[in-house]
Amino acid sequence: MKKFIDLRSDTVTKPSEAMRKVMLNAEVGDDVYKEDPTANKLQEYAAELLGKEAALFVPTGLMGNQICLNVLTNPGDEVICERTAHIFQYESGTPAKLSGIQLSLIEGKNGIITPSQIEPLIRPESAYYMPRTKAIEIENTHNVAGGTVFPIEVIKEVRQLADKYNLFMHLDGARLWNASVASGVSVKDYAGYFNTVSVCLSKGLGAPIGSIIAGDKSIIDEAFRVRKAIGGGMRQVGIIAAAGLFALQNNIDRLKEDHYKANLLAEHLSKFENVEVDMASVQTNMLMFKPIGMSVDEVLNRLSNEGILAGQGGYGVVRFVTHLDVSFDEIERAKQILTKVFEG
Ligand code: TLP
Repeated sequence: MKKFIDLRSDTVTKPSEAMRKVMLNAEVGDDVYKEDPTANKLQEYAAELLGKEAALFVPTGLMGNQICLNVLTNPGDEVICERTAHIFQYESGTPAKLSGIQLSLIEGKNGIITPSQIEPLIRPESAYYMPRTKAIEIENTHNVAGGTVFPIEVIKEVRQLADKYNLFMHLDGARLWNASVASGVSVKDYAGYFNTVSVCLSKGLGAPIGSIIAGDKSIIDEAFRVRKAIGGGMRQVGIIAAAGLFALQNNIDRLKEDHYKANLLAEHLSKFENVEVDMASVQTNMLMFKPIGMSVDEVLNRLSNEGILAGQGGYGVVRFVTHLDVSFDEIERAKQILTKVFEG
């Protein structure tokens, strides 16, 4: 079978031998009784890492985000977020389906939304005929913007605004590890500004399954109930929690290598006249580019014929994501393929 260079997402990684070994040997118990020692250990480790009172293991990033939104809101409430936020674009309308809430959208720049954009959207408490604004959601790194880092100084200002209006803040930190490695700001420092945080173990960190949500104990106690209610209460979950723990202990630092690789590809692409790459947005392990004179489908087909699998970013945009299963040799080969496709 042809070996593709798979740049569709950092979700495509497969567990390494070392990771499989800890999974095989994981101590397990029934997690619905809170008796899985490995899941408990992972949750304690993650809570400590994120500087929160408690944490909860959940199967997916989507479930993590949506449980948090559910806990923070009541039906009819509104949550403010960026227009291309994952919770809006790619979570199957779950804010409406699960929580009966609506999202209020802001056009961000590089995924960043600012207090001056947010404040006018906050509904006055006296306006009983309007939905109630309950929370602000931020995505870091921001997927559709190209894996961009949300600056900590802006997060701090948004928190001040949230406090002024008594609003919660939720962080979709599916790739918070990448933001932290790129900016040098600790995940704890980022998480400190939010009531709830969702982080993924199954993206850049290379675990096969799993996300973590974290917050105050009272919030996580409630999240535990919601997780069960939507079918997320798993049993001998230590088998996969072990992979998550391994990922947190071994695979954070190496993300800088993924960032370097994305940058190599971006620099190469920026040389072609029929490709538009905004180098300023290439900050972590993602790279978005617009082909000129070729449709995205055409580019994806040609790349796949030559051995590269890529994805679609926003409209008219091709997305590459680097990860721990793409070697330096493959990056070199990818560059040659790109030259053939865009110059040949
Ligand atoms: N993102 C996936 C796709 O859904 C687009 C990807 O390949 O990038 N938040 C953010 C910011 C995400 O990028 C993702 C996954 C999620 C949440 C959801 O995580 P999962 O897939 O575990 O539910």
